Amino acid sequence: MALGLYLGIGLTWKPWRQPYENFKWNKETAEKLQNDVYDIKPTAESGLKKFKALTIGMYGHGKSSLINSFASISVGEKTTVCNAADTEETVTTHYRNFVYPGTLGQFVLGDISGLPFKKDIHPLLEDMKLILQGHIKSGYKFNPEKRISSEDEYYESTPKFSDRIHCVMVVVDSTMACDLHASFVYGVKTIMQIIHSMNIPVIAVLTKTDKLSEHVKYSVESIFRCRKIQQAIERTSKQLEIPVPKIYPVVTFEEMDHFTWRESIPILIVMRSLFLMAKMHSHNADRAKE
Ligand SMILES: Nc1nc2c(ncn2[C@@H]2O[C@H](COP(=O)(O)OP(=O)(O)O)[C@@H](O)[C@H]2O)c(=O)[nH]1
Ligand SMILES: [Mg+2]
Repeated sequence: MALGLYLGIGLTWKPWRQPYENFKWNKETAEKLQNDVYDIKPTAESGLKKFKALTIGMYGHGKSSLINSFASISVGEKTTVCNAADTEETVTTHYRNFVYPGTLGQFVLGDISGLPFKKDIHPLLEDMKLILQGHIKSGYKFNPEKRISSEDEYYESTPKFSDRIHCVMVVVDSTMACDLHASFVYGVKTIMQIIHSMNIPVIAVLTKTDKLSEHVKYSVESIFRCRKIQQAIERTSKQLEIPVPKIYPVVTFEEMDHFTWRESIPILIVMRSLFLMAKMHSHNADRAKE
């Protein structure tokens, strides 16, 4: 074992984040979090059967891996609902919804894959606004040159509240967090203006923290004590203007053969926060006016 790892160099004495009071990294916590997540159901007032979350982020930052990790938690073993590591060249930008089998049937996750943040994304931003409003159906392929037309088979002219997005998750590769691509920062900030105007809650998730920190690679329990991760969160917060407590570090299950309660804790913390916010948003949203 490397000396730095053995001596705990780069770790804070006390965790810099306490997900909740008296948080302990044990099986009971994982079970409690899991039960909490399963119990988050739409309220009767919202009229919803399922919450819809949207994942946004640059190619390769771990969106598909995170969606797969949620699905794995839902079925209790490692599974795949969308392919991770598609190559950038072969991927067209498209929007897809994933409905989970297993215990998390009340959640739908939307993924916009291949979003070319490096290029001019203005026409895409207009389409993204329509996704947030529920005007675009799953399976739509973006045309970078022009917006969707109301004649398109993937256009929903009269979206219901259940078609809309109830919460958004911005996915950022933690190893890139200190120097995010300028057009990605610009794109996210522009999308966030739309998201804020619609009052949709947003969180950010930092993936690949095992690549950023050898402590986390060795044991995921170091995640809330690692200074590098704390710094990556602070940098992301500054650049994307998302508050620090709304940025969550994880290691997705993508590169693991299997996962246990230990590895599932950070993912469950994300799910709990995201879905609770979706519940509050859908309960309070003015469905008649919007
Ligand atoms: N080490 C590590 N690799 C990851 C993690 N999350 C994703 N990856 C890898 O990063 C690559 C891109 O992930 P993907 O989910 O396809 O990104 P997307 O393009 O945003 O959907 C894949 O090779 C994944 O296996 C993580 O938490 N740790
Ligand atoms: Mg993907």
